[in-house]
Amino acid sequence: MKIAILMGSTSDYNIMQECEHMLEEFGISYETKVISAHRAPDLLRDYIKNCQADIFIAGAGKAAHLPGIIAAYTTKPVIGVPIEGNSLLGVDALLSIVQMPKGVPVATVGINQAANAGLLAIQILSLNNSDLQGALQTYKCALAHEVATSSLK
Ligand code: RP5
Repeated sequence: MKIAILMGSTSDYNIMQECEHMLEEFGISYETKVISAHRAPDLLRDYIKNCQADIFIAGAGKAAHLPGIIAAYTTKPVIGVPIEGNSLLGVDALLSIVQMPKGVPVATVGINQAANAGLLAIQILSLNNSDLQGALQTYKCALAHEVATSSLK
């Protein structure tokens, strides 16, 4: 299992499954867990300490401390996904995740951009994997082709 996907609540899964889909497209193994940093902090610490994944991807909304707490417990890369909530449109989560203090980075993607979190993780893994580099090139070519062939009609 290469990637650990975590989220603060089952209510985040609608967005975070886009990350799963991206990893599946590239054949990357992952496991998905719902562990709230606020509601189950001891469980979260134990999971992080025992997790064999190379990269953590964490999605959370509101006062979104999950990615930052993961980054506090691990030296592995952590990618954060701010999830849009009801009241502040995800800006609360975005600022909570992106404004980490010096020494404890979280690579933060845009609000609800869980697919990009998956893609960034794949790009990190590709540094030591030429097959993945080729698959990413193909993906980029498909994006360019889509733009080139699109029209408003
Ligand atoms: C956060 O609070 C979760 O990541 C979720 O986005 C938000 C609301 O959680 P629920 O009240 O829906 O469980 O910790």
